[in-house]
Amino acid sequence: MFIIRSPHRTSFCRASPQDRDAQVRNRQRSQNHPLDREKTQKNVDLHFAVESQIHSSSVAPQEQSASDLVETHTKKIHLLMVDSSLTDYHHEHPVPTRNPGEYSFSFTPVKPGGYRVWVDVRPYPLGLQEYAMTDIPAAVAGEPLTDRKVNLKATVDGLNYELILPKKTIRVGQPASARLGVTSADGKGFTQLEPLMGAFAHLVGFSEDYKTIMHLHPKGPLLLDPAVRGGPELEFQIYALRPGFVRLFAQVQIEGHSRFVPFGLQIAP
Ligand SMILES: [Cu+2]
Repeated sequence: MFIIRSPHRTSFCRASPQDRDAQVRNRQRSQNHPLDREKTQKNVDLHFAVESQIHSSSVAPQEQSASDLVETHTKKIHLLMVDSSLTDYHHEHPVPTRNPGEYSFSFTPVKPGGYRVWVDVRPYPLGLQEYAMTDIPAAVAGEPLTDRKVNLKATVDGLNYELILPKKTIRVGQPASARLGVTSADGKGFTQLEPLMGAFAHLVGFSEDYKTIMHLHPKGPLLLDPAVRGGPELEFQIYALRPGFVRLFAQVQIEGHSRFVPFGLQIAP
């Protein structure tokens, strides 16, 4: 078990020193690292607790129960995880365990080494989105990020995906409009995207600094009818907080299964 302490901040935040202590303590208590080479490609079960503190000048800091989390895109907690080469992305939804405030999830790492986890939550009372960052440690080193190619096209499970950028240059702090186009092998527009967590796509980007993350959704209302279908193009806005390379994954659902589509972007200063 590791602890994710989530300070009340709207900006992207790093794990606090307390988190490090908690991780080290927990790591020493267990005989094994949660991830090791033998376990790559195998399912790993992990437990963690979400604690949140309200920082306010008028009220003393108080612990906030994870049951006080606001749902975002039909789930209370989203875990966005990627290995150090920014290749193997996972989007998991932990489930509560019998211990209040404690959650568990499992995933199957494909890459060696640790995984970095961004916990995407919206605590009451403000309901502002915030990220807490932590690591799932491993006994072996991860792979470095070597592939920094700009790549706006990808083929996954027989469908072609394209990021269409009307303005070729995306600049830090300037919203840039973009479209995700989906076509089948014969070039026809694909119109059978299924709603997944209330949207036809979830776009999650990891910066090369391995700290900064973006989570974007296509324009439009929250999709609550499971029978609606989307495509062949989805419109969204890219808003980048850092210059440099970003691996952007589009997550879509087709025939009941998630597909993860990797792109490479360069953000200009
Ligand atoms: Cu999303």
